[in-house]
Amino acid sequence: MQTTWRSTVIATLGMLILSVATSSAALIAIVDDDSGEFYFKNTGPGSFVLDAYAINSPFLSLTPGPWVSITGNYDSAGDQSVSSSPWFVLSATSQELAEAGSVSSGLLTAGEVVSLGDIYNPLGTPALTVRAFQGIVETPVAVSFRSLLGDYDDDLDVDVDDYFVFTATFGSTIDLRADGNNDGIVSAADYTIWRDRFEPMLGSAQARLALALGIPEPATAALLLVAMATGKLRCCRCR
Ligand SMILES: [Ca+2]
Ligand SMILES: [Ca+2]
Ligand SMILES: [Ca+2]
Repeated sequence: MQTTWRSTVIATLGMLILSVATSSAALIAIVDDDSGEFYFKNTGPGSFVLDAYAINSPFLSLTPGPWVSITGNYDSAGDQSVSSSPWFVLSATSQELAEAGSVSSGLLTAGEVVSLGDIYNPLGTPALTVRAFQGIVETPVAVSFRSLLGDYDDDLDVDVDDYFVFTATFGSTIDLRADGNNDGIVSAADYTIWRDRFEPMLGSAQARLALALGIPEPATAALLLVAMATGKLRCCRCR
């Protein structure tokens, strides 16, 4: 009987530890180098419960003014009403931004991204400590600083998927998802922005897939695009 009880407790603890470990690894933080926008992203296959978090900067690089806190901005209770958010701000200084909710009041579904606004001074030292809390369990959150110019599909990385958005919208003045330089048209200049920030580690496997599918390498694609643009001009002149 005692053995059974112990086995049950050990098994339950094991499941809890596994559960916490699995979910803790899923939440990451990404900071846009250019704008200072801060994002939480749930990279796991399941939902991530977020009860509280704290962002600390030893170099006072946080800017509380544009902070889009969960408190008063997000429907963390899931009742479609932001005003009844059970979250509250714990700290709002250039050294620490922190807020908390009641237990299980925050939830990020699989793949979900939450922006907390431009809370980081891009001219500051890229060093932030981020901690997430699930109940009383504290979890360090890995922070990645990166340029998100060229992230045309808004998934917080610059890889070959963004290139596909660029090719699909090339020449458009209406669908401006790939208008990286904000000049109102998707052109070769926006390709250059993507190419300069293309993350080979993210794109390598996908690039191989692209090659397998017969999609041109970026350099070749650029030449093709220039050729396409030139061809269009010639057509226009012929008419
Ligand atoms: Ca992307
Ligand atoms: Ca991507
Ligand atoms: Ca453009």
